[in-house]
Amino acid sequence: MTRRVVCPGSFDPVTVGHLDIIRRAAALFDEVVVAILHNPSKSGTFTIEQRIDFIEGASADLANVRVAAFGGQLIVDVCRKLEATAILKGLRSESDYAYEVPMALMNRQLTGIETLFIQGDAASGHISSSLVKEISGLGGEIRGMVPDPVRDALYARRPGA
Ligand code: COD
Repeated sequence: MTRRVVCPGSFDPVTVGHLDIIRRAAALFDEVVVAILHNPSKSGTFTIEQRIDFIEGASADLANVRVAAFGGQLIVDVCRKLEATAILKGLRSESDYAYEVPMALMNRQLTGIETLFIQGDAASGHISSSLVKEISGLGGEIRGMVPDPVRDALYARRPGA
C-alpha cells in the first residue's frame, strides 16, 4: 500500500519553513501531496498558479512530492479523494499547537484520518508567510527565508518597484 501524506496549507507564499516540513515528509512517506487549500471567494497575495509554481520549483529535486490546489473543500474530503494515509503539519509554537489540536481531533472525528505533527526546525520554525510579506513590504531583507523566485516576486510588489 502506498503511504501517501497530505501537507495542507495556504502557502501564500511558500517559505523555507514549509519546505523543511515537505522535505522531511518526503523522507518519511512514499508520496507527499502538498495541498494548497484556498477560499475561492478570497484572493490571496499570490494566485494559485504562482503558489503551485513556487512550490514545484523549490521541490523539483524531490521525486515523490506533487502539488495540487483545492478550493472551498474540507481537508478530510481532499484526503479521501487523494486516498491519503494521514495529514502532516508543522508545529512552530504553543499557539500553533492550540490552533491545530482541535482541527486534528475534528478531522479524526469526521473520517478517522490521523494528523501527525513535525516540530519546525530551529533555523526556520519562526518563519511565516505573513511575516515575510510584512518585512518585504516595509523594505527589509528576506533572503534565505523564501526560495529566490518568491523573494523576487515579493520585491517586485514593493511600492515603486
Ligand atoms: N516551520 C514549520 N512549519 C510551518 C512553518 C515553519 N516555519 N510555517 C508554516 N508551517 C506549517 C503550519 O503550521 C501549517 O501546518 C502548514 O505549515 C501550512 O502553513 P500555512 O500558514 O501556509 O497554512 P494555514 O495554517 O493557513 O493552513 C490552514 C489550513 C488551510 C490547512 C486549514 O485552515 C484547513 O485545513 N482548511 C481546510 C478547511 C477545513 O477542512 N476546515 C475544517 C477543519 S476542522
